[in-house]
Amino acid sequence: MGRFHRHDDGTEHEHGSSGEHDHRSGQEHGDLSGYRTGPDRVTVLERIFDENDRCARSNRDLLDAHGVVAVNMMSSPGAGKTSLLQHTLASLSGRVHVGVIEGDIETSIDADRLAGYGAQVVLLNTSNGFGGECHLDAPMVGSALQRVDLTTIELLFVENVGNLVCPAEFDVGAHHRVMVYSITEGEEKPLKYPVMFRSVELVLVNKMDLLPHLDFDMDLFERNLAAVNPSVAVVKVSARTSDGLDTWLKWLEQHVHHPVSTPSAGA
Ligand SMILES: Nc1nc2c(ncn2[C@@H]2O[C@H](COP(=O)(O)OP(=O)(O)OP(=O)(O)O)[C@@H](O)[C@H]2O)c(=O)[nH]1
Ligand SMILES: [Mg+2]
Repeated sequence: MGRFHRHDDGTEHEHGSSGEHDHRSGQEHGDLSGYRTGPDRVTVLERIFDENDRCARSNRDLLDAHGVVAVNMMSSPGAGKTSLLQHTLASLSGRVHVGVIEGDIETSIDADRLAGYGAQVVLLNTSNGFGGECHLDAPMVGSALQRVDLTTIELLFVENVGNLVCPAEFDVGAHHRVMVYSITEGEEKPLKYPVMFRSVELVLVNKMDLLPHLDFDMDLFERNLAAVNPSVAVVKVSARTSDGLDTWLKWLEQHVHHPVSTPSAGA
């Protein structure tokens, strides 16, 4: 498997010998014995993660000082992060003061979609000064936090770059890690991308409206998920029909220090 790996957008990026960014799995950085530069490589990776972790702690301290709870939303491209955030912002509007750091490699398309719901939306393009990275890290989020007015919000969503691998490895300083998984992605993904599925407390299983049209085996998916992360919570949702979104809002209510009251039935 290639070491330095060129992404479709032309950026170069270092991948582990398994092809996955498993620097942290197993013995700290995974098995790097296939590299001739093994020890040097481990030292560089340790420095990168040490810097990231220091910065993540300082991001979290800053959020804590302002009483803001942050949720890092991760998924593969197109699983439905922005669609679910649109519903979430609409539901919370007028009741909870919300901010969003919208991470994308390029464009303001998703940030524009999240405008108009009363939330503070700050765009973070990784192509601007961060090498077009395929994930957010703590220094990037730290720079975006300088543009968020933390005195006026209680809850901050970080929409990570769509990618099932790298975002799992970088603590950005959020308090909670949530993954959006779409049933169009296949039942085996927890087994193929265990670092991501293991790193989250909640999986929002999205696009449930498509279930009748797919030969997706939900029991098999849930068994695969439990095999890599037995304690993870699962909420089945559809951003198309809004099914399950009340359960997601209840999860937020339970995990965010500030009460998030769900609208009463029929409201
Ligand atoms: N049928 C169906 N389509 C959905 C659902 N949720 C999202 N979509 C569609 O899936 C596509 C991608 O949704 P996004 O919300 O942009 O996904 P994303 O995870 O934010 O994508 P990136 O930011 O590019 O990684 C869009 O065409 C949505 O309309 C759903 O529950 N059901
Ligand atoms: Mg998006």
